[in-house]
Amino acid sequence: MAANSITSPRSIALIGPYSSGKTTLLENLLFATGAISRKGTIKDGNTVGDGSAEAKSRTMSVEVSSANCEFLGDSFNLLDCPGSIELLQECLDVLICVDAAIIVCEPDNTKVVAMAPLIRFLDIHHVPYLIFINKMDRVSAPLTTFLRLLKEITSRAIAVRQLPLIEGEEVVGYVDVIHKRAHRYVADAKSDMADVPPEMVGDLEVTRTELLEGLSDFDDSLLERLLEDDIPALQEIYENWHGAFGAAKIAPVLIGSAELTNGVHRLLKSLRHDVPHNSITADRVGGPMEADCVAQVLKTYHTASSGRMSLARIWHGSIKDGTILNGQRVASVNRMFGQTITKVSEALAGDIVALGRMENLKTGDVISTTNEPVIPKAPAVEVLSPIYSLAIKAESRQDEVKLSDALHKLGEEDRSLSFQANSETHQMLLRGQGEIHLQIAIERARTKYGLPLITEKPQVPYKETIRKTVSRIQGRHKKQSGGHGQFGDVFLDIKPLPRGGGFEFTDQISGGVVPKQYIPAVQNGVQGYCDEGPLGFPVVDVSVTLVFGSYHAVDSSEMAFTAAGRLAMDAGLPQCSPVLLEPIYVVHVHVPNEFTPQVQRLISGRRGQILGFEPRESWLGWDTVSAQIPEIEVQDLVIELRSLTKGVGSFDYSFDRLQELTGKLADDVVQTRSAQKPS
Ligand SMILES: Nc1nc2c(ncn2[C@@H]2O[C@H](COP(=O)(O)OP(=O)(O)OP(=O)(O)O)[C@@H](O)[C@H]2O)c(=O)[nH]1
Ligand SMILES: [Mg+2]
Repeated sequence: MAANSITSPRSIALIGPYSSGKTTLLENLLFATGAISRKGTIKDGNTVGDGSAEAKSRTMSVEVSSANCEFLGDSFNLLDCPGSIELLQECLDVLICVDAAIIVCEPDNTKVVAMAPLIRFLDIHHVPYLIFINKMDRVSAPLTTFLRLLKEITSRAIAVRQLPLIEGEEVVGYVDVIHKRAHRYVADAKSDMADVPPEMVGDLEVTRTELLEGLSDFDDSLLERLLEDDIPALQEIYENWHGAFGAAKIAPVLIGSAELTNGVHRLLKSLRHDVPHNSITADRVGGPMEADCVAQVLKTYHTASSGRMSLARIWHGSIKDGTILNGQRVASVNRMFGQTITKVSEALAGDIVALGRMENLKTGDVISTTNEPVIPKAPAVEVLSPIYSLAIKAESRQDEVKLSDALHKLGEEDRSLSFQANSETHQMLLRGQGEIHLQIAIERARTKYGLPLITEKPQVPYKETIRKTVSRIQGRHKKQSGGHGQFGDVFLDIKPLPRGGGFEFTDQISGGVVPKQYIPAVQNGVQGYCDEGPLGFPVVDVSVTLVFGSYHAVDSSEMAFTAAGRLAMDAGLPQCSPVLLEPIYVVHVHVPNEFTPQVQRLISGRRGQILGFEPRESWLGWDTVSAQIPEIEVQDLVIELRSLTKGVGSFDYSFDRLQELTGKLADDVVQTRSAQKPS
């Protein structure tokens, strides 16, 4: 392990679709550079990247993990990000703080679309990235279609740097498109150079011309020379390549097999030559920076051994123990290598280090020695809105107190997790990006914070209202039980209000038949009744008028009139044709347009009313389908939407209105509700 780097490292995120081989690639990059002496595997659960208990148990990455290595005197921080679309926030928070990203993907045409959200984010923030087509151990099909699909989702020029060298069905090496040489892979070592097989020469020339044309898009003089058939020298091509990569103009494509360490040396060389240094990245992000030190938090961990750790990118200056950032003293500066935390004396601009026990720092915070907002245009990542929820409670009642602390920590570690106490259904909701996301959080609560949780389906906050009017419904409360009696007597008119009308209470008492001081008590009784109407749900959109009544000089009281008001409602509401109301949401579903028809069917199948669809704003090839959908159908919409759209479909939603629900569905809701009531 490289604990103290000689120079300030460059930082690179490994991102890409789920299970494409990012963690395996990290392991092999670390092994190839000597940062580790034994290669772990996903199967054996002993990789640096997937060291946490939750990652091991799921054999998938569940949060970002970092490691560092040195290659030919240059040092790198590598950040292995989870690929699951449900853990996207983790990637986005990392991506604004790195010098470049490696998109690791499989040579599978059906999975190209899964890269679209990441590529778009990188394009918007001008983060340089290269594409590493992994799992190129065997060839099943040429990459032509794959590359065409890739071109459709990026705004950068795709620059294919390597072509596979194939023998039988095995990929045994590659041909370098720039310097036109073949390389044969050697297990865990540098590749051997060889001649380009004659049958590949044609392909190579075509790819090389495309590559040069791609580069010339950003360099007029290169374009002029190409038009005159004046092929530039290698050195010149490299310079153009380097410039275009750093300026986020090209997306180089490399190939390999992480598991076999094939292509890993070539990848390291690319990182070494092309990834921009801190001065360039800091400028892109918003320099110049005035304070002695400026940094940005990209991840918060609560570790068992060292407590709270804020993983931060240093944009400017340096950090050591005792540095005061945003008014807080840095207790320790650490390097995280998977699960291992090692203290370092100082870290310089460009580095990513974990700052110990900075209690008030949150992921995304820009911090500095001046306490001022030092990067006026610092990239901020929006926190993804929750699209899936589960109701939770502590398994043991004694753990209720632990609950809020554990939830707070879970939310700090993962910004896209949130919690909400629903005042209508009295459930505590755990909210996030999907089933897997929430399951990971629940597992983390149990294993890391010792808090077993029970989960339930969130309840829909149904309401009820009435469709008919009744007049002069009497509620008479009379009790004689020795001493003072109780007497209250009211007559109510009850009528429906238009949707959204809420609750109205008026009195038309004349001649003091209900004395003035008891009228608020009647209202209390009426309103109290409305908490739970004849169907079992809160009553809304009703107007109640107190029209008549009587009292007793000695036995009447506020309590008696409250009871009378409630009795009148109890007698009247069932006669008013009560009806269930269900919440309806306006939902905007975003999908690549090839999925638009399926999504429309999905919405209709969920009792949705389609309002229309149009191209998604500034997303080439995507549509936004707008619809009104009942809340109960929105609750697990994401699960079906993802399976229909290869994982990339997303949506946002907002409450629109309450709408009558009748028939079998309504009967079921009412029955379930009455079964839940204590008898
Ligand atoms: N054939 C082949 N399999 C590979 C290669 N690289 C990784 N795999 C396998 O692909 C699976 C996923 O590998 P991971 O390294 O966990 O992939 P990942 O991208 O980190 O996955 P997530 O972080 O969960 O998104 C594992 O079974 C690996 O053994 C490769 O180069 N060739
Ligand atoms: Mg992984």
